Amino acid sequence: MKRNEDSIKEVAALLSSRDRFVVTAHERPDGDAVGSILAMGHMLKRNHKDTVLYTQDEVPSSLSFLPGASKIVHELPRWKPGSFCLVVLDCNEIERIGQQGAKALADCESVVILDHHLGKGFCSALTKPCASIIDTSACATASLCFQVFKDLGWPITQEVATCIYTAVLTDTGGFRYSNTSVRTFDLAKELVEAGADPYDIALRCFESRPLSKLKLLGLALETLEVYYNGLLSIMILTPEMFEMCGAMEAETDDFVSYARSLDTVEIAALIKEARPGFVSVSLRSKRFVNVAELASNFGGGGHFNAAGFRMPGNPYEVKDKLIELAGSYLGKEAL
Ligand SMILES: [Mn+2]
Repeated sequence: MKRNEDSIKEVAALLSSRDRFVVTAHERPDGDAVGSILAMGHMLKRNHKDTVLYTQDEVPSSLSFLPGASKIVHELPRWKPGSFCLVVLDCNEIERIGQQGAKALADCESVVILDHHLGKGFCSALTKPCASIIDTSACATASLCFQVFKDLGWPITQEVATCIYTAVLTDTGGFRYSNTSVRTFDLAKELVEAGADPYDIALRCFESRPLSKLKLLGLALETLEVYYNGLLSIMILTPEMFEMCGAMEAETDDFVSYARSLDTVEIAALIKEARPGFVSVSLRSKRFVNVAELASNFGGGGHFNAAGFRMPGNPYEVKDKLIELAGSYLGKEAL
């Protein structure tokens, strides 16, 4: 395996030698995806590079405070094939970008991948220049962006610091999850010194919920059930519940943390049918269960303690399968 410093150099070399970029991340972008895209976008534009920021889906309204958030577009530029570098952030499978991912990959001249999810990336499958850093020990993809900017000697502005701090704060659940390390706090210190405002960002990320969201959370909590002596907890959301509250799917991003917060829990799941016949599931664990592996049984993936999957079906069928499979991951503890 390549050492991280070598990968950083390769990524830095690609970014500095190209003039045109499409910067993107996974569909239904979260704080790390949006923060990373914007940080990268600000930096490339400051360095006079022609840059388009693209996500398949809308930026959640809770992240619209981030500088430049309104500049993210949801259509790829009509650039000549072979004329731009594709920067893929916070995911390492091209499918995760969404329906335009394959086209963007086919049309680009070169690729940069920065990510911290489990996986190998797709550089080896390409015949075009590609550089990647896939570091599962990184607290957030934005921290990898930060390392690359440092290597390039690009000074961290207040707006870039705000984007990266937001990414780190949200991806670590407010410096609480297992991806939080001394490096995370070192990074946070540098970002605050560069002008990120911890109180303001925390208010906007964690204490700016619309009423529709709290109402929907109430309904989700009503459905909370536990299995295996409380080791597994499951919540369900149906299209009717969304309609009743006037809430959007993006507003449910942190609901699963309530299921995880139960004292007895090892695995927590939120099973969401946001549109009829299609289910998306968020999984969390506290200590010993690798939920990325559990999710892979359903075609999903993620991190050791945080993962998910999406599939056609109804939430109650998926729930039954999940309960059955979770038992084998809980092992003796579940008996
Ligand atoms: Mn992330």
